[in-house]
Amino acid sequence: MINTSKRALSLVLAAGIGLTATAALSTETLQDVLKRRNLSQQDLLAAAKTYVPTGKRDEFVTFSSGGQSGQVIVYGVPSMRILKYIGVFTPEPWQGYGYDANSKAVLDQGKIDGKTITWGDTHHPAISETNGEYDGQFLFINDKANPRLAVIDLRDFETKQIVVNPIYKSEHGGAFVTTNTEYVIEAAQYPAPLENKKFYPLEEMNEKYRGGVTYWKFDRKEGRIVPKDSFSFELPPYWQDLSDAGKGPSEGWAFTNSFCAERYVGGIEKGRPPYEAGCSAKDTDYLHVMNWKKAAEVVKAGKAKKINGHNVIPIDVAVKEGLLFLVPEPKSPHGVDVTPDGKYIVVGGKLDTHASVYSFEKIQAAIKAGKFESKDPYGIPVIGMKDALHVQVPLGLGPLHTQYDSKACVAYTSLYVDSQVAKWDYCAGKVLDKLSVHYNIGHLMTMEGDSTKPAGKYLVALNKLAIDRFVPVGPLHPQNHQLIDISNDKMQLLYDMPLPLGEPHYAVSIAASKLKPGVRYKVGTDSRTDKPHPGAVRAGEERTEKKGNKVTVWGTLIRSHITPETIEVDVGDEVTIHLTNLERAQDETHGFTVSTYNVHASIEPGKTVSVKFKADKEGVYPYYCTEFCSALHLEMMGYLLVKPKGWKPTKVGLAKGTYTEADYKATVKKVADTQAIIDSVVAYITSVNYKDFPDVVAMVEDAFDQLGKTKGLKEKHEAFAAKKDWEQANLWAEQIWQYQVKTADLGLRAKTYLEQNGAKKIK
Ligand code: CUK
Ligand code: CUA
Repeated sequence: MINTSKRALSLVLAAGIGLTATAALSTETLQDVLKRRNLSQQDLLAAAKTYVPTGKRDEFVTFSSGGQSGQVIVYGVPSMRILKYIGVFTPEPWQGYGYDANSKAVLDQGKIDGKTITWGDTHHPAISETNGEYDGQFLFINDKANPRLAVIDLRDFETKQIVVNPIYKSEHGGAFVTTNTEYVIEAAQYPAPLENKKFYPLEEMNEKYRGGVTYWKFDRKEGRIVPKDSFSFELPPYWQDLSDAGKGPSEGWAFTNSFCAERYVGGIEKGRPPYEAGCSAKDTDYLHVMNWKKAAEVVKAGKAKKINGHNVIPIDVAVKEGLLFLVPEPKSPHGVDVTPDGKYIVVGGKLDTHASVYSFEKIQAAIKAGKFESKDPYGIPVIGMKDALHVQVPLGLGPLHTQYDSKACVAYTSLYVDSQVAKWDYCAGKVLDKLSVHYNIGHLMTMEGDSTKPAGKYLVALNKLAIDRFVPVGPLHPQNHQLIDISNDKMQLLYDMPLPLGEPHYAVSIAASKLKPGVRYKVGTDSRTDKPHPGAVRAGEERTEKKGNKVTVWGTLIRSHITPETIEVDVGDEVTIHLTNLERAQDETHGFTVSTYNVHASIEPGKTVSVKFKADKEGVYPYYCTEFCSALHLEMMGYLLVKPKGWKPTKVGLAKGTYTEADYKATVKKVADTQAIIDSVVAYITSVNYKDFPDVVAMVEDAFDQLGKTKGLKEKHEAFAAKKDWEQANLWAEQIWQYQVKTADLGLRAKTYLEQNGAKKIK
């Protein structure tokens, strides 16, 4: 114990003196390194474009779907350094997601028919927009397997809400937002009856199976989707795929492509050709053109019907009200992407070699003139392809998704079969450049490439296969995100990043400067509801109560102890432990777990979290802090004692340690020496304009908080010393030193920060 303390102090002192690493000066030249590592000039150029020096930050932040992991992966561009995994549809232990009661409540919103689903197949993240530009406030992502959509607040990068689509059985085409995030768009993929749990045989596909597109109403102030104000279009069973909202001249409209407009039903087992043949037999499918603004009014006017309690606009109503039109699109298309100016809609043909560029103006002219080439079997007017097309551009094999550049008219389209990115001009209709990627690219993504103001600079190719790109790790390969420089006429491949968490179909990138996440919560916040947590307490208010078989603990965490340090319950008790992190300093997170009870919480500064479990096994269970938070982190623990029925104490008093007067005096001297260090740090901090640095202010507040806890302890240890109780005298003096060490630690951190960030002397 004494040794550990000494080491802790010397660490603190070393930081104060400002010891710097004095690495031996390298005599190697750049040329030497290129030779030794077998790198070319081209490699060096690529490295210079991606390398983010230590201590520097990335220009863009990417939110990638985590694929089958059901999570979101956050990484920086151009460094491609992974910054975070956000728990969304799947429990994530580090963040306590699914292991504490508050986050479980979010995951529980995703139950379907009362069933807990602990995974998701995430495909498309979308950042909230204001006037068509990314605003960095919210992120949405879908679950294709179980038709759900999640809301993540970018103030803390936490999942706040999961909504289950009430009428679909799968959901591929989400999430896409309208220009002011009025709605989050989500399209069904595999047709099914819209009524819950209704059975119809496949023979009734055309009559009873339906597709659809849902418009989830988003309340930006609350940061939540409002299901009762949301609505869906009932659509033919055309396998609606991806969507994109109009912008500028096309604002108020949205576009959803589809495939398998054949409405084919496969049946290998019955000798019928499989879906892949029957769903791609015809040359065209349908682009769905929808007026969502008008649709919202139609719903308000009560013209929607309710299916499973959800507003659904029947096909005939949509036709009658002029909300829904179709345009043929070639052939088994996949992507649909509105240009930044909102004038064109680009569709990738998947089995066609063209990108088809539709003109919104032409589509509107056809609608106004009532010029339709036909009606589909459900009575929806079909606009002739020729009447809607601006241009078709031959790009290559398997065009899928399109993204935009900051340069006018420049687009990038993924060519799945060719394993290439095509750079092309959608105004003039010509190819500008092509670059091979590795291998079989699905989506691609430019910086802010979905917005009205793409930032250009970089493009990420989200490849479906990695094959031979990385050191082999068994038959299941990592996914490969390839970073490409698009700032010049010719594209340059810069970097391969393996992603080992699932298949990320899509990603979105935003300028890092637009993100302003907090570093701490208002003390006592339930981060999942953004409201005060009813279990929050301040220092000194900690308590444990037992009512019947329910034990409730209101506890706190601060370096380096958990209050309380003992929790006694009877076997069979229902235990709820509320924990508030009283820290304010940045990154002072504490974790909490109880041995073998499968609970875990991550409690960031200010947060309050509850864990709940049934103490169904008698015995002794240590609980402890799981984040290395301070030099005395390992001591941040306590015991849960689960007493058997009818247990009676057999021994009174805890075992005594052996301490002498000399120990006590040594500790008192240590306290005095440490106080001198603290005084010098305080003198420095208060001599500069520290109040201009909010992070430092928080650290200083925390530091004084820690020091404030020493109040009364001097009298206490002196009283014990007077009684010659050297153990209690020594340990209470030692406790003063504990608070001093934390004060000094924070103070020195503040001092370093001030020195590095140009604090100025004040008079
Ligand atoms: S999808 Cu996978 S490559 Cu789900 Cu947008 Cu196109
Ligand atoms: Cu708190 Cu470790």
